[in-house]
Amino acid sequence: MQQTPRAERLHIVLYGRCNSGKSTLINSWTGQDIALVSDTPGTTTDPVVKAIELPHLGACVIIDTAGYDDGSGLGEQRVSRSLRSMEQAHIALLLVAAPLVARGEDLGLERAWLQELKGRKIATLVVLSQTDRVEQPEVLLAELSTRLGLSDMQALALSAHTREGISQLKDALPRMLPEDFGSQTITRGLAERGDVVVLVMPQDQSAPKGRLILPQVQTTRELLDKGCTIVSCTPDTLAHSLASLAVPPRLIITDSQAFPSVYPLKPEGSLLTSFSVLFAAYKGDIDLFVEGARAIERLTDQSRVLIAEACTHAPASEDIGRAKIPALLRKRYGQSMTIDVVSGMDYPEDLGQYDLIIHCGACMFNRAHVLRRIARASNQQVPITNYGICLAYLTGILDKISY
Ligand SMILES: Nc1nc2c(ncn2[C@@H]2O[C@H](COP(=O)(O)OP(=O)(O)OP(=O)(O)O)[C@@H](O)[C@H]2O)c(=O)[nH]1
Ligand SMILES: [Mg+2]
Repeated sequence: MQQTPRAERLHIVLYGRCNSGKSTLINSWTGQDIALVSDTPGTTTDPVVKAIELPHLGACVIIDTAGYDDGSGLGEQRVSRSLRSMEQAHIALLLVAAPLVARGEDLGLERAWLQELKGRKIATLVVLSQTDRVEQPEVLLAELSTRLGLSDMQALALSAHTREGISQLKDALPRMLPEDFGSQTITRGLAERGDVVVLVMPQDQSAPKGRLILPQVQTTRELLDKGCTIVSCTPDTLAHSLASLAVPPRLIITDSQAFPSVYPLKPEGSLLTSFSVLFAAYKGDIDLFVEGARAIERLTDQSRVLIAEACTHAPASEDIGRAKIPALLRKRYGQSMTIDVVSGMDYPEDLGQYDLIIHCGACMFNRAHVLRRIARASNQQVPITNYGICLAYLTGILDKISY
């Protein structure tokens, strides 16, 4: 893996009307030709997503969106895609072209989008753009701040053409980083320096060819950083691996599908957990997921369950979300229960019809994104859990593992 995984990157999203200068600003600020620019409104259609390394911010993803006043035939779809890109945002820049403020135009759209951002607790900076096109931009900035009810820290003025104000933007962004950004660890207190950790990673037909999957790679990297000794094996070689160790490992981390075969082999003094359980805590809210798994008990043959996958990959035959979990649920509650599957960014606004949501491990999503999905479920009083916790519950080992 050459690059920082996308889910670990700081996500910065730009919003504004068509022609407010979003794409031009990205190019001017990063010094790269990332986004297409033209004076035709509606140049940017689908969100443009670019992974980039920036001084003082590190590994970022910058997302350029379609103008939120896009009135073209496809405008509505574009706007809804722009809105959906908020789910993954850590920081937002909302551009308002200076000539628009100078003309005294209504700022209702800006207020509405600021409200959307505030609702998702996204740190937002309002940018008065294209200041080279107006007289006295500082007066307009003060006027804009008053009209939108912003403090000094929440707005700045710049011109992407003359680059005046770009350095203030670069200074402002690091101050907007969410407090807990990047502070989360995968294995937390379960493994410390000097511990031996066994990783059980099945390489069956559902595993990608010639590589390990992201949670396995990230966990390995973190354990190496911590100074742990790592023993890697597949479920069928676990007994041999354990026998070859002088002392029992401190921790065994297994793929959740291999739980049933790994648990009987666990030495008494070792802790056992799974990659998906670790990532449930790393990416989401483990206590809520455990509570959600216990809601399985309250399901009936009339229940409606939503399975949400982050990836849009073609389902493999042994697919855990589309085959394994539904089969286990149906075996327990009968064939008539309804199980809907959504993938990628398709996560319904209205979750009220569901009795339970089971989310994948979300290795492709950032933590902010998963937490927003959890919040949406909680706000609608729908229990939510994830694949690993759900499987651990259904196979009766949730109480036997560490998290
Ligand atoms: N004078 C001046 N023109 C600018 C500036 N920034 C952008 N423009 C011009 O404004 C027009 C629109 O710029 P874009 O960057 O494509 O705007 P956008 O917000 O991405 O527009 P959409 O993709 O249509 O939503 C282009 O002709 C740019 O050259 C600026 O700082 N000063
Ligand atoms: Mg654009």
